Amino acid sequence: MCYLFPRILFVFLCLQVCVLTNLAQAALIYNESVNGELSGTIGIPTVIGTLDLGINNVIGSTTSSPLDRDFWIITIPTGQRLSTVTLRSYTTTDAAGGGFMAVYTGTLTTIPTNDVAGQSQLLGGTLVGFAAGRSQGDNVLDDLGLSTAVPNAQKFSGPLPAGTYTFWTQEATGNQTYNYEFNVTAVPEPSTIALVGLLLGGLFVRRRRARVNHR
Ligand SMILES: [Ca+2]
Ligand SMILES: [Ca+2]
Repeated sequence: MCYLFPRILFVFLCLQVCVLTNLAQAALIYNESVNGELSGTIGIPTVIGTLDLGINNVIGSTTSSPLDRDFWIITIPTGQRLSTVTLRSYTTTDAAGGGFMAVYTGTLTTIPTNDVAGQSQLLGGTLVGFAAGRSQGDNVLDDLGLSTAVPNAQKFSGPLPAGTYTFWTQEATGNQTYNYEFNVTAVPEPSTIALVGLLLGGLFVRRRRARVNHR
């Protein structure tokens, strides 16, 4: 009987790994070259919709002349969260820096002015593509939340919870191309955490009993 418990635990953990592996393969992609130009109007962002569990790519480009900003709305469903936003690929013609990226909720009808009131309408914003931690291959969600470029934004840390968010990117003095990977993960169920805890606790008790009985 005491050998049965570790086997049940092993099978359970294998099933969890299988589920997570399958989820990681899910993908939703919005590519401007395939799906059309993302909206350049802050009041009418392109609605990409509800993201899949796993990696979701948004691929596009902006120009400073003529001015092309990109705005898009994504939804993270209940029970899931936006864990990371990785800048998978990036190019810019701006030798001095990178593009601007911001996230906000609700509706903005005009570009916020760069003052306290304007900045506070954003959850966060940052410059990407040229500094450590927010360049090609890096997660930029933490930088968005810390608001290094938008000090008076609302700020956040860690994953963004379920909800609807608008993203805004532009390059003020050049042209940029980008591929953002939005990684959506399931929020661990309390019941799952409790079950793993119970299994591990049971395993520990049984091992102790087995040791005592063998003395
Ligand atoms: Ca564009
Ligand atoms: Ca980062």
